[in-house]
This record gives sequence, C-alpha cells and structure tokens, in this order.
Amino acid sequence: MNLSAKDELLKRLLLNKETPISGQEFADEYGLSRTAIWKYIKEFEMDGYEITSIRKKGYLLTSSPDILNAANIQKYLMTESFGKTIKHFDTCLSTQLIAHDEAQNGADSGTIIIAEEQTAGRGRLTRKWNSQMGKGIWMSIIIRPNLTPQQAPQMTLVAAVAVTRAIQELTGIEADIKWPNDILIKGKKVTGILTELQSDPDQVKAVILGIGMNVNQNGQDFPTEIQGIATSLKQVTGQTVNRAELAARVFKFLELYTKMYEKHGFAPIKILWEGFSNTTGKRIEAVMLNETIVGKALGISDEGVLEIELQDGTVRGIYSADINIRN
Ligand code: BT5
Repeated sequence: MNLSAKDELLKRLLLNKETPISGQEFADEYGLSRTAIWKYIKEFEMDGYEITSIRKKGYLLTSSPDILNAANIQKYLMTESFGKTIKHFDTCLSTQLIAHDEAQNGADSGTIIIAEEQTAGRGRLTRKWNSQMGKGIWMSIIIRPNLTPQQAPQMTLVAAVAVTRAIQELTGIEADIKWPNDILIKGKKVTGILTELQSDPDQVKAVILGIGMNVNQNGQDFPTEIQGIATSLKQVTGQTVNRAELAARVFKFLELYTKMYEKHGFAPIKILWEGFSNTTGKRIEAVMLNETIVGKALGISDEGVLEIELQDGTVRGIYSADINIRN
C-alpha cells in the first residue's frame, strides 16, 4: 500500500537510526520542495520526536515519544510476569513467527514480541493482517497455561475479554466481542486475535496469542479493501491514543484473566464474555469451511463453544467459523 510522503519520511527515520535521511534526495524522490520536507520535520518535532539535522548529510531520529519498546511500556506496567520481557522490532514479517521460535527456545510465560510494523502479518487461515508502521499494536504473547489442546481455543475468549476491558479502561469506549476473535466498535473491527499452539497430544506447551489492535490510524491509512470494515481507536475517539499505555493495560487484564481462568476454570470468563458479546440472542450466519448455517445464537457453552439454535429447534455447537449477524 502507498504511504503518504509524510508517513514514508517518518518510516525511513524510524528504520534508519544510523544513516541520516537526506532531505534533498527525499524531496527529489517525491517531487516535493525542501521546505515541504522541513515542515514535515517540524511537525514530527511538534509530535515529540527529536530529530538532529546533520549538515550536508540529512536528518537523524534521536528519540521517539511513541515507540513500543520495553522502556516505554514498562513505565505503565502493573503486572507480575506479563511484559517483564519485551522484544521489540521496528519491522518484521510477523510477530507470531518470532514468538514461535522464542517459545521453542524456552521463553518464559508472559514474554512479549511486539513490532512497529509487520510486512506479513497474518489472520486466521491464510488471511492477511494489515499492520501499518507505528499506527497499531502488533504483538504476540507467549503464555504457558496448564491446559489440554482441546481447552486452548478458550484462550481466544480470555484474550478478547482482556482487550475489551483494556480499551474500556483507557478510553471509556465499550467495544463488542464477536465470537470468537473480533473486537468491534460500531460494527467495525478494531482488534483481531489469533491463537496458535505448541502442544503435546494432551498438554499445551505454549499458547502464542497474536493480538492486532488498530490504534492511531486515520480512515485513509487502511487499504481500500478494508476501509469499510476496519476502524481504529483514534477514529472513534478523535484523539491519538498512547499505544505503550494501552499495551500495558492489555497485559494487566490478560494476566488477571489468565490467572482467574487457571484457578477457577472458564465459568467466570464466560460471564464477562457474555457481557461484551454482540452475538447472543441474534440471528446469525456461521460460515465454516464446508458449510454455512443460519440460526439464533444462544450464547457460549461452558467450554466456549458457540451454540446456535437452528430453525428446527436443534442446537449445534460451533467450534470455528466466521460469524455474520443477520436481521
Ligand atoms: C484475525 O484474523 O482477526 C487475527 C489477526 C491477528 C493479528 C495479529 S497482529 C500480531 C500477530 N502477528 C500476526 O501475524 N498476526 C497476529 P481473521 O479473523 O482471519 O481476520 C482477518 C481479516 O480481517 C482479513 O481478511 C481482513 O478482512 C481483515 N483485516 C485485515 N487487517 C485488518 C486490520 N488492520 N483491521 C481490521 N481488519 C483487518
């Protein structure tokens, strides 16, 4: 996707911490004047970036206010273990890939892999996840709960409740959860969750919980094909949201609810989840790999399985599907 010249300039400054970016070359490349570039630099400085100008060489970013590195996030941390280890990347293919490697190499539960940009961010199945530089929170959390592989999909619901509570606490916005992994605001997706596993046949070794949160995008920042279905917290609140603080809140609730889940099972999570669900009681369509069914969503079972009442009164449990709400 095409970034605006201003976003592209910021991206280059963020990615080239050693090599100055030549204002003249950038101006030539984009057909802009030197003054236009200088104005962008002043705007970045107004936003809290510190930029040094090196004579005859160009601009170098020396400090950034809104970077998701350990130092910035840990300022806000309120947890025992989640977020104590944070590995931050300016850019990567997908934080899921890195987290899988880290988990394989014995990373502790609560380890976070977080990136400013993903160039091959992924959703469920083979879908893509748009992860623009500096605008969202793209992270994977390694959790080692005591679970069987059959129970693991419940971690998606634990994470959905944690994200929704974090958004509510920081911004006051009540988001909805659409089973199983979408967080929506006014029907548009603000966060997606991807739960992957490393497991023995009867014991989970690690849950790799991928969370993608749209935070500071403007509408036109999204690729056209998702502009109608995606939203960001900035679009909803009209204000830039502090990503580091939001990430720390997510860790707080994730740690709290993971502990609650391990200690008391799924029942308390189910109660919280149902309070945020936008599906319960509605007529929905569940699109699965081999079939699509329509019925009334009754809610989730004690295992986190979505229960749908079909026209003939029978109840079907759905383990994995895309849900569309029908009238
Ligand atoms: C998801 O998949 O919603 C899971 C997304 C998980 C992303 C995180 S980011 C950190 C970690 N690293 C990764 O590589 N992934 C995880 P799914 O339910 O399959 O939804 C994917 C669909 O959402 C796409 O097909 C698009 O229609 C839409 N989409 C893509 N990018 C989006 C965005 N930024 N905001 C809203 N919708 C988006």
